[in-house]
Amino acid sequence: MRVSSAVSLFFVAGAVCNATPTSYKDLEIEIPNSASRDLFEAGEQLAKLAAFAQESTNQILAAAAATDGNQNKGICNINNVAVRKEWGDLSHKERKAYTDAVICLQSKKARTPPSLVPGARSRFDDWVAAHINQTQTIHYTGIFLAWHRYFTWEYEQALRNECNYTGYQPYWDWTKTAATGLETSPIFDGSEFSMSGNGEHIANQSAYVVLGDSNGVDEIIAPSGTGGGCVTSGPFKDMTVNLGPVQLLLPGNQTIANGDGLSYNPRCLKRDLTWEINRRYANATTVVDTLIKSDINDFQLTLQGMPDTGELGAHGGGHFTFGGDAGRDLYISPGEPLFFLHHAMVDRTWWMFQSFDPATRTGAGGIAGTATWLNEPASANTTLDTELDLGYAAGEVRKMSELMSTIAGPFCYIYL
Ligand SMILES: [Cu+2]
Repeated sequence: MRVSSAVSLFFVAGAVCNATPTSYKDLEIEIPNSASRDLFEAGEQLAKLAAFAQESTNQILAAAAATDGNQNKGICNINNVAVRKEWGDLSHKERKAYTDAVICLQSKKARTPPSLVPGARSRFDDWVAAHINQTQTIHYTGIFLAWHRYFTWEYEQALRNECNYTGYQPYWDWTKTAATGLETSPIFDGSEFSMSGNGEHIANQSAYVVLGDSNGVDEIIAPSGTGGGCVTSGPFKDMTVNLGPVQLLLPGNQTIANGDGLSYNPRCLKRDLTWEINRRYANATTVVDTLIKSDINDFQLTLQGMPDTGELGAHGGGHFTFGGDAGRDLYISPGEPLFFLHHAMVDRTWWMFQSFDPATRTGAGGIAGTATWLNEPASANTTLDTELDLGYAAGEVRKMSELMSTIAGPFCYIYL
């Protein structure tokens, strides 16, 4: 599939308008000094940054096709690259094909041994189980971005290889719903072509504390949303959440757990759509502000919420926008199918950030952090040789070096 290039609007200078690939160096990007506080203007800043990411990646892929000479050899190039799109840009048929494939995955048998995770019943649960088992080492560590990139990609592969899905992983552009609202958006409108709608309305839900971590990070108070109960519409209205909870945050500062969360505990999927959180933490301004950070450490901390700043970051903001169960439990969060649309957007944001300086940011200079949550207790730095695995979900053990670029190693995809 070829990537469209509506990009020449932004990049004059003749570098991108012709069919002949020019070198990446001919493209210049102006990184804004600051994100506009005006959401419309910030949206325009973001559109330019996204257009740059597309065009610069296209050029690398076009050059790969030109030097390869044989497009069937399997090298990632402009002719074979997968294009991940925003949910609202998919046709009704494509949306239905995606949710059908997710429901298919939920109907297939788990591969995780019952001795390890007795409650894992479906192939979908394999992803939840892998995330529970590694939660402490894949957030606020050096592998956060790469692990979730690999995790989302293997999920996409499972949908394609095990459930006959022929599309790619869609993403949820938080900045769109921050502007339009949630309940009428194509993702959340509850129609058969959505990802299902809100949970049943529960009146007078109080605010809740988004817990800091055990290392003493300041707490953030989050408002509750307009749902709170079981999802009643759309493709996932009959879905069962099997695992957890492990650390489910509830209104009124309660946290509930079902032991270690690994036993069988079937219950409905709940949501609590909270536009206030979307607008506050995952809007065009916060995303541009994240993208213009000068190094990976700043970038990933801003995205995840810099501890003690009162910020959730767009990553946290996205999770708490849909809320509910599994959504409001860090450990079992992939038990909510929206997780993968959300993490595709996290990955898209990283891909954009990498595209501004690919040589540095897809190499060793694009890694920051250690093996432990906020480096507590202190541990070894993550490097290109650090190994990642996804447990029984899928995939082989991979090194960081294989997971840094979306168009190298096992990956061959871009975002539109
Ligand atoms: Cu995670």
